[in-house]
Amino acid sequence: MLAQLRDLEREGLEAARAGGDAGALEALRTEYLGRKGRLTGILRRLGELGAEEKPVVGAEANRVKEALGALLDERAASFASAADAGPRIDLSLPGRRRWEGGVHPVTLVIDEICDIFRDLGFSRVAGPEVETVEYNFSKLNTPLDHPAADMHDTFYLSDGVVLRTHTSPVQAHVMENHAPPVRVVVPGMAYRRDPFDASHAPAFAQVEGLAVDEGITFADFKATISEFVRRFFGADAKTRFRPSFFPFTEPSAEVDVSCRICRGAGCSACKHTGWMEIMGSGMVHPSVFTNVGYDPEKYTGYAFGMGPARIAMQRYGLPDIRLLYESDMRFLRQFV
Ligand code: 2NM
Repeated sequence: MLAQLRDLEREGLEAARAGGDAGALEALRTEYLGRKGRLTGILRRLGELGAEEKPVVGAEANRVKEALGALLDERAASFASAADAGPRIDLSLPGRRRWEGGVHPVTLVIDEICDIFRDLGFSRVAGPEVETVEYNFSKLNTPLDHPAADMHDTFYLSDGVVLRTHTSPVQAHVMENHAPPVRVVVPGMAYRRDPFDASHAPAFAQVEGLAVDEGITFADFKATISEFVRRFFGADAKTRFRPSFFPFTEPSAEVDVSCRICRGAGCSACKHTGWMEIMGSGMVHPSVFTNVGYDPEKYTGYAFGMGPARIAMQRYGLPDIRLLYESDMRFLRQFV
């Protein structure tokens, strides 16, 4: 009987190792260890043995039962965990990568502008978006009865407190806190009560600039801006200065660049003028210097302001400024 048990063990272990799936292993368990199985068949004949043999064969039967049961358990568990792993993975397929985000086209333009002015000696500074009427208008030589200060055009938060309508109040703070020479560019958001349409937004980015020192002239301004235009738009880009008006500059000028699309020949993008407006500018008004504590007899300077969203529209050929505000990933992921 001991020999029978060992044959049963050898055959059982072999069959369990070969068992190809969970069903086959369960069938083997029934065949070998079940109530009517082969091991039970052998143990039924235990009564035929003498008192000395019986415990030896009984112990051997238990050992075989445990060894075979353990192997069947282990093999069945390995099939179960393979089934839990779900569908087979095709390792030859390319991965499906999630878009990790990019830099917004307006931010790209802002950074490029500030990098060019950094190379020309300007520092990049920022300031608060909530301002007092004094810094947003009064110090900048803009009387409160000027249309720009009207409730109609400005977001008033409370009496005397506004969302800044331009970043210029930052320049006023810079001048109050630093003696000349001053050269800064100021990127940031500004707010005006404009209807949201294809060319206006109530919240918009600006980059303004300011240079103040002894002896700065309009010629310095023209040279600096012409160099900026060549670096930003390309060596063949021409710059034009047109007379304009702002309360905080005198004289004031609008800056145009030769149309990047038609190279000045005239097209629908430049309304057949050959030129695209890129900024407002001028020589800082002496009253502004007095208001921030600079001596207007000693110092002169120029200032300018541009809209990076409008410049992004020109650069990327966008028909509607609202594309820059909608966070539509189909649009944004073209820039990265
Ligand atoms: C513009 C146009 C013209 C400007 C003036 C000043 C300051 F603070 F110096 F007076 N900052 N920015 C300025 C001048 C801004 O934006 C269209």
